[in-house]
Amino acid sequence: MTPPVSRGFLGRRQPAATAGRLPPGQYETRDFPVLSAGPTPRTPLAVWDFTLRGADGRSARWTWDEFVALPRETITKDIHCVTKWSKFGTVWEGISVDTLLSEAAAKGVEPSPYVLARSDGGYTTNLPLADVTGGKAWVAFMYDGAPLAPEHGGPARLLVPHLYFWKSAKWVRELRLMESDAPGFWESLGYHNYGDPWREQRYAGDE
Ligand SMILES: Nc1nc2c(c(=O)[nH]1)N[C@H]1C(S)=C(S)[C@@H](COP(=O)(O)O)O[C@H]1N2
Ligand SMILES: [Mo]
Repeated sequence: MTPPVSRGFLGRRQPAATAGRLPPGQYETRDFPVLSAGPTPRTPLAVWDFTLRGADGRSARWTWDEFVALPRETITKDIHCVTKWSKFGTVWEGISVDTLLSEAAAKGVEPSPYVLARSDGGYTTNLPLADVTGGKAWVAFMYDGAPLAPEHGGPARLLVPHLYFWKSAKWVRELRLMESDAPGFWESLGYHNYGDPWREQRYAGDE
């Protein structure tokens, strides 16, 4: 005989469904908190552009219409904020950094070992190129089937879900390739340079 499935039973199954998905020190939230270090910039799409700049200064640039016409991907990922919330199964649409790099290669933009993401409002964050290539990072402009809300980084934000969410720069406008690493906004204020949630790399000095 099949036992009846009660709400309570389904509720208690939830931890099993998400077992192994919560990095150390994190808790799950169903909300989508907003964390911004400053005011929300509002850049009209008519003037929005995106630049991928090589270390030698050569660059590729896309207008909004050109950008959203690039081959897009749907991405479903768990995200982890250093303030300890994690949100499971977030669904985005955007352009992979792999696609941007291969399009930019046609304009003579060559890879360099590090990247600095720059946003409207002045926010920056630094990443190794290896962490934004190989299907690990996107510039996302849709969330949950709708245009990305301004407070969550719209028109477009970087999405690097395998690192703490401060690496996912909201309102991103440029990826700058660099020969040497340079700390971004939070990285220069005492946060960890790399920020792997599974190794709990929250602050500078954490292993
Ligand atoms: N431009 C910009 N990007 C940013 C931030 C910011 O303050 N400015 N905050 C970061 C931090 S600390 C987190 S946790 C996430 C929060 O994204 P959310 O507001 O969509 O939840 O954005 C990251 N990207
Ligand atoms: Mo954060």
